[in-house]
Amino acid sequence: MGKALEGIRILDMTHVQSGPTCTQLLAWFGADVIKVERPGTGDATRGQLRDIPDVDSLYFTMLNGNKRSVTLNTKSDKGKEIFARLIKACDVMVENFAPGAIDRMGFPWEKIQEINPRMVYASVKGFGPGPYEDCKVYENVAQCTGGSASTTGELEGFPMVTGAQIGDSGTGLNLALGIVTALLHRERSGRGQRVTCAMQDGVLNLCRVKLRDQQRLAHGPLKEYPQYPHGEFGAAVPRAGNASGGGQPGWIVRCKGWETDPDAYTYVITQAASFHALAKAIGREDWLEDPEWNTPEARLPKLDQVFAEIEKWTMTKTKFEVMDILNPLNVPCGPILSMQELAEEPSLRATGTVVEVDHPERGKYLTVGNPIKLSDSPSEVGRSPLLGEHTDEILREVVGMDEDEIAAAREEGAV
Ligand code: CAO
Repeated sequence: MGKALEGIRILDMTHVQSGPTCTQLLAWFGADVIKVERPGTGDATRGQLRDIPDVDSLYFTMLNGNKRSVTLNTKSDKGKEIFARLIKACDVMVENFAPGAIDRMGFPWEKIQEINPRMVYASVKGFGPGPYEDCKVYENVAQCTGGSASTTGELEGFPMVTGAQIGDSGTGLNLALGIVTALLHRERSGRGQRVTCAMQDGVLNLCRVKLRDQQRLAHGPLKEYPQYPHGEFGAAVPRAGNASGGGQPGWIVRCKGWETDPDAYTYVITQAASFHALAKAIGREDWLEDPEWNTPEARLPKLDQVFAEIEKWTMTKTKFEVMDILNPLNVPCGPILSMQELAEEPSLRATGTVVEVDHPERGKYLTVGNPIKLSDSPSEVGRSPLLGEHTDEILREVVGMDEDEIAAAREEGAV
């Protein structure tokens, strides 16, 4: 059985994280992803946060698996000519340079369309059209401007960024969906189109429940927030610590070993339907007969006390014992898993969500595999390419250059 995107050729002009996550995903699905990099330096992340001297960083290797690398100076005359031939030979072009960079190379969208009317041209930028459209943006800027930071953190504390790269990898996912949608549309229309994703939009899309709460605020306090009933609500959605964003109250509680293990915690959700079982499990059957506790409405102003009681019980158990006891009772809960635990988890290895690959210079390393599983076209996660590893074969096979032309291009520094 072939790969789902076999036969789709992608001109990958991406760097850092947002764009590369998108093209890596498409490569896992079988697309031929040709990563274009500047001769000599390549993607800046090759050299960032290095753990081994002179070896491509994990930052780079974990974002660029299954791709081919060609070096090309797209600002030289010969480089521009080769670039135009690559545009002609590819189905999709993806880029996430600063606003206007591809235009400055001499390849505005109109020219790309002229060269290849079937081209799907996909871009990530920090912001959409508007006052900030020319700004350069990294992950945390997107989190701050997209509503995530203002709604994340301790109740009275600073705005907080999250470790999940929702601006970068989140927007990469959006872009990948835009690309396959445009490819599907091309089947019917015969024409490519532009796909643009702004990181601010992507973060806001993921913060939808907070925009929901902003509108609810106009009609009274947010009763599931820890500020209720004792604290004050201002004009904007406040930070809510670890409160659940949904209709069922939840919180993080300590488990056995928390004094020394920074991850000995679990999340517990007091879903109304299984509150009976939860109360029994923690030894508070008395709540079930008491009108002060036995309805969700009665508990709502006292959620801090509910979770304090739950915590007295969870502190006598490890986070995994809590999971083992509460899951059969249909009480939704989840241990706080450290990166060490996730890296070692056998079930994630078995499903290909965490994969070990071999690299000619670094040796074995772990990478996050494809989180999207297709039944007929499973992903094989491979290593990232060395800088320019495939330059000659791409110039020969994709661009159609002969050995003399390749040598001349190399001589003048175009590749
Ligand atoms: N040959 C010749 N020149 C090349 C080249 C190549 N193969 N590849 C890149 N370049 C040039 C670009 O044309 C650009 O030149 P100009 O500034 O003269 O137009 C230059 O390299 C650098 O591009 P850049 O401005 O994008 O790079 P930067 O490091 O200054 O900025 C970033 C990085 C990420 C802030 C910016 O690219 C950006 O805002 N991108 C959009 C948002 C985004 O994706 N952010 C996510 C980053 S991950 O956290």
